[in-house]
Amino acid sequence: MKTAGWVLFFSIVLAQSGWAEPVRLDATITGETGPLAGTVDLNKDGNPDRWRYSLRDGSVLKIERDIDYDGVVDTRRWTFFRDKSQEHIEKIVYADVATGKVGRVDSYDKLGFLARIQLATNDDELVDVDILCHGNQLDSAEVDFNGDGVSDFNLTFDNSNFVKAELKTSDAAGFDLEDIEAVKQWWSTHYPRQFAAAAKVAKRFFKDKE
Ligand SMILES: [Ca+2]
Ligand SMILES: [Ca+2]
Ligand SMILES: [Ca+2]
Repeated sequence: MKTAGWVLFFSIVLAQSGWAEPVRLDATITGETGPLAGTVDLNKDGNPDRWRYSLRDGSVLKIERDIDYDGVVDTRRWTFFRDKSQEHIEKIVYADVATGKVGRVDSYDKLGFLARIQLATNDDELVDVDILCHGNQLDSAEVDFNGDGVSDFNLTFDNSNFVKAELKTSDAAGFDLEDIEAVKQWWSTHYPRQFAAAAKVAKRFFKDKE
């Protein structure tokens, strides 16, 4: 292959991978209010624990949950629908109740399957973990350690089975990048908060494997 061919090849590869610059999660919805559409008392103690608000003429639902039944909201999320019939989810946006910051966006494909999970684990609403999936199978995760929008750590899966990791930083390896336990050990030691957030959302992909 001639030089021009290689340049073109690498240009295409670069265009398809990673982020060109830090991706900011869309937090515009967090300031919106709408009418209370319903409450649920899950533990039957007479006090509601789940509140549903209708936003944007019903195309968005805000859901608040009091998980531990102490009267204080613990989780807050917004479900965006593709249409007002609320049949097809487009995305779900999650905010940290304590900070008010958006920390996660789940995107769905047109058939209604989860296709992508983007996490901002540093309370800055900038994506640092970008997970791609199809059906309920994990395909890949791109991880940005230093917030520059360029991935430093890539994990590849084949139908949720771990294949390999690629570490692109200088604080490189010294461990087997094809050994999932070694990879988890390294990530959790160096970036514990980010690892914990990613492991929590990735659990769903490994349910039937444990
Ligand atoms: Ca209750
Ligand atoms: Ca609570
Ligand atoms: Ca980076």
